[in-house]
Amino acid sequence: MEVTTRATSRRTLLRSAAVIGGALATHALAPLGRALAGAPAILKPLPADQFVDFGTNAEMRWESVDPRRYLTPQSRLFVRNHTATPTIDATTYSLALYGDGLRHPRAADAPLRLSLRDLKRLPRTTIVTTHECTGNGRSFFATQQGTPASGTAWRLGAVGAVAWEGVRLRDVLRHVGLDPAAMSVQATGLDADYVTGGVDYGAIRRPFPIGKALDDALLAWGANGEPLLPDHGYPLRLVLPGWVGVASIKWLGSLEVSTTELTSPWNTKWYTIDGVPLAENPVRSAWELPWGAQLERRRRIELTGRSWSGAGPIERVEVSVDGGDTWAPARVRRGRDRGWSQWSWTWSRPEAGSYELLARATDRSGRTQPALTPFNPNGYFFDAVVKHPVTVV
Ligand SMILES: Nc1nc2c(c(=O)[nH]1)N[C@H]1C(S)=C(S)[C@@H](COP(=O)(O)O)O[C@H]1N2
Ligand SMILES: [Mo]
Repeated sequence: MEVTTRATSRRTLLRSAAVIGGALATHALAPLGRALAGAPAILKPLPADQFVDFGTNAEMRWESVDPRRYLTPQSRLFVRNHTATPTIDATTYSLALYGDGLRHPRAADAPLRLSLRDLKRLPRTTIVTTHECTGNGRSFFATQQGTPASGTAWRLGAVGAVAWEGVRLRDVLRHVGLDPAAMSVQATGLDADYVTGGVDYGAIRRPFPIGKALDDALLAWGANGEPLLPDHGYPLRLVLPGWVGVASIKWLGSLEVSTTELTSPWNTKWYTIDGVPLAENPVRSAWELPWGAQLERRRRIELTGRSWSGAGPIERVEVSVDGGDTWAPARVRRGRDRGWSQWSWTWSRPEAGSYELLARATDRSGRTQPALTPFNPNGYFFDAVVKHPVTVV
């Protein structure tokens, strides 16, 4: 309770300082349909040939992915908003740091503040990650396994590969000074409180262990050589490479560093399976094809796709067109840093007819995509081999 109240007043303060006349600008820029329906949750355009628009969320269409391009442009990247994209003024923005895990402990209402300028004076890093929502693939719990799960009905487009530019969290924590007993870090966003089922859960926030903070966590202000788009966290977001998307808090308002274990509904109520907070993403694969694609019958059909894993590089990808009775190796091109791997496969002399294309990846740690994903009510971590329908005509 206390935390929520404090968080709210802190955020209200910040908002009056940093959030500019977003509503007006938003209405002027948004497509007419969405503007009429009220202020849009997502500010960037969502062309129907590139996105499936779920309102506060939007999924990338795999058939719109350019096979020659490794990174996902921000304009094409999926969006997952619990509420709506806020408009934040980078010139008055600052990141608040507090908690008893700092060498000089700070209270939430008297935090240390670092401006973007302060952060940009520290060593800069760029890291490519596969950025993905925990619920990616959720719709297949219903359509492929007959057990619908609640939540956005993503196919496989809640994912992208992004080169994030920023400063390592460990360098920031070293800079401000860390208590050796620090154990847990909680990141909180500056977007509106999340209200669902009549309950206000407060600001969107999620804790993570100090080990991840000191390993590869990044505070990012750039993506693919450009400033973050508002929808993707401008002016600053957290990136936890390889971890569930929800851990990468956008519009980062504060970091609490604690010597005790922190929790939030986002790691106790949601984004858990059997009570265990989800961390590293599983292995998944997608074809760069429309759902139900019509392929022209030829001697050789060149097909492409991508596979990825939270654990890092993909070791191999196998393909089946006979329901998994026989598998053939795809040609895999190794990914960058922690990013996905592109692959291609030549389909020789297919007969006309209906098929399901299967792609199954294995990562460096030996994890392979199963035929079935055990059901969980919120539909997280669907990593089973997806049966992609196509017709050869
Ligand atoms: N502040 C804030 N951070 C957030 C969210 C949010 O709604 N608010 N959504 C999370 C979830 S569930 C995902 S999958 C990713 C999505 O990031 P993107 O919209 O930039 O693709 O952001 C995460 N960080
Ligand atoms: Mo997510």
